[in-house]
Amino acid sequence: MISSFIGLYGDEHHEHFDEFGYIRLGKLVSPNELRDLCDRVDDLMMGHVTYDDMKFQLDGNSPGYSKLAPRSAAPTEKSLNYRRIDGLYNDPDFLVYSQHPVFRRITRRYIGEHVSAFRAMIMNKPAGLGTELPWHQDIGEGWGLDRNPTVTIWTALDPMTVDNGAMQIVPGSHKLGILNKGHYTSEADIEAHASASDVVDLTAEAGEAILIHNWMLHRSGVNDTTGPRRAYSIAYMDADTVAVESGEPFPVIFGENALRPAVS
Ligand SMILES: O=C(O)CCC(=O)C(=O)O
Repeated sequence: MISSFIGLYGDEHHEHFDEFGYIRLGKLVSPNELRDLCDRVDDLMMGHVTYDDMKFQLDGNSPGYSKLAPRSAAPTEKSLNYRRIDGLYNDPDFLVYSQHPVFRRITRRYIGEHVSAFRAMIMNKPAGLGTELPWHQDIGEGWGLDRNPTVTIWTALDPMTVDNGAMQIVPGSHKLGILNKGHYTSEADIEAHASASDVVDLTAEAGEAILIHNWMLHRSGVNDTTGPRRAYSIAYMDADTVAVESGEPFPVIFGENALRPAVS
C-alpha cells in the first residue's frame, strides 16, 4: 500500500514548516493506490462499503457555508455529492496511509510517541458543486477538545487546481497564534491578515501530501469543473487529548494501543 519513500523529514523541512506554516511532503501515494483510495471514497458514498463510527455530510444546494446539511452516521442517499466523510481510520487502506512512516516521523517530532487522530476526513468538492469554506484556523471551542492540535496532514486525492477549489493559504499566518477561540476568522482579522497579496493558491498534484500547521489561515472555494476534488485530511494530536464533554480519548494512530495495522 505504501508507495516509495520520498525521504526523511529533516531539519530543513522543519525550518520551512516553522517559517511558513506548511510544507509539501511530496507524492506519497502512487497512481494505483490513489485509484484504490478514490474508489473507496466513492464506495462509501454509494453505500457499497460501510463502517461504524463514520459521519457523512451532503454538499449543499448553495455554495454558502451556513446552509450545510446535517451530518449522519450513514449516507442518506446514494450520491457522489458528499462534501465530507469523517472517521476514515475505520477503513484499512486509509488507516495504513494515515500510519505512513513519514507521518510517524513528523508526529514523533511535533507530538511524541502516542498520537491520536481528530477528523480523519475526506473533504470533497463534488463536480460542479462545492461549498465555500471561509477563512479559518483548525482550532476552536466547537471542536470540544481539551487542547488545540497543531499538526494536520492533507493529501490531494485528485489534482487541486484553482478551478476545482484548491485551498488558499496565508503562509506564515500560524505565527499570529490563535486569533480567536472559534474556528472562523473575523472580518477584521481577514482584512488585517488575508489581503490578496498575502494569499497563495495551494494547488497540488494528485497524491501529494502537505503538512499544515493548524493555526495557518486557510480557506477553499467551489468546484467549477466536471470532476470531483477529493482530499484526505487528518489532524494528529497527543493521544492524551480528550473530548471535554465526555472525557473520552480519540482513536490512536501511533504508539500503544494504536489501531491495527500500525507501523513500529
Ligand atoms: O480541503 C479543503 O478544501 C479544506 C480542508 C481544511 O480546511 C482542513 O483540512 O482543515
